[in-house]
Amino acid sequence: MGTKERLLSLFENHKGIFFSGEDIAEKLGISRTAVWKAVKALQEGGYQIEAVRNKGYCLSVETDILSVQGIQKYLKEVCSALTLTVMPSLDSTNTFAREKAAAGAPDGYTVIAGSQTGGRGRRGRSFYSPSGSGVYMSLVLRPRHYSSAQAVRLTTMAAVAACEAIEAVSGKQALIKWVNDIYVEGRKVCGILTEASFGLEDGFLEYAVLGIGFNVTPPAQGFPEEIRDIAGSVFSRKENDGKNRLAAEFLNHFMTFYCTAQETDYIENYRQRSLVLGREIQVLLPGRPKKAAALDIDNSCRLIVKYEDGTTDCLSSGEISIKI
Ligand code: BT5
Repeated sequence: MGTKERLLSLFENHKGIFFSGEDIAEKLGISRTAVWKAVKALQEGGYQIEAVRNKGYCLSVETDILSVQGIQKYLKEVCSALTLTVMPSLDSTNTFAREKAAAGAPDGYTVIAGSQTGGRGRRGRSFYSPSGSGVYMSLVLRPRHYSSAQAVRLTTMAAVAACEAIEAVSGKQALIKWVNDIYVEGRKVCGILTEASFGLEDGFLEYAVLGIGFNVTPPAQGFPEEIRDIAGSVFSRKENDGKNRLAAEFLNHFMTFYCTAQETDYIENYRQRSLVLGREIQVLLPGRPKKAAALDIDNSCRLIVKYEDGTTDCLSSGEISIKI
């Protein structure tokens, strides 16, 4: 870690507390001039650092810039195997992580961006990822001996972990629209995109890239017209440390499931958070939506539906629509 990163770590762990230049110099084993230079570099990076004569330097509690140091302070032991990279902006964290995975990035390699210029949803759709108001993250996962059916579990775990993280930081109830959208107060605040690569010979998962995007606060310019009626954010206004905390809480909850949970632990949780169970939905079959009742979600996370003609179906992907 360089001087700037070590100073950021000190500040992030003691937000709102003043340290004299001398104190910092001693703690980091550097000169006063080096302290001053590192403070300046952080300020240039957008950090609000107050400098007060006779008191020293202090990182404002209002600063909420995504950083490894800002996230790490909230991470639990279960995340110790993660390697975190934080970038101000990327085309798509999933594309970036897939390239890393193909080049051999290990299980737990995680990339987080403050914005995306080409954020992706499923089936070629886009995910609006402006700067300053969201968290866009992808994890490379290499669980052993996962079949394609089992790979769905990763999305399920992530959906439950996202809800738990949102509730932990905001106190608001978060619900899941099968299979991968998270809603708060009737609006989509988070989407998940899992992409996987399977071995040709054994059919087992080689790696998965789990991508998740959160709208943490309302975007500065508002949401674009086409999603204004469906998109929302976890917090209704700027929240101290909201982005770093939410990113860390998601990782804490997800890694707890990934490392330790039995299937039943999160599938039941997933069912209880379902926005669709017991409701009338439209199954969007190619070219012809079909009315159905959503009956259940099975242990493989398939949606069991009953059509108006009395026949039932077991949907493992596909699309549904529901009035929320
Ligand atoms: C998703 O797809 O919702 C999955 C989104 C995954 C985004 C993450 S961010 C990190 C990683 N890197 C990536 O490039 N992607 C992943 P889907 O269920 O297909 O929903 C897409 C639809 O959601 C769009 O067609 C819009 O209607 C709507 N939408 C787009 N941006 C949104 C936003 N910011 N908030 C809420 N809804 C949005």
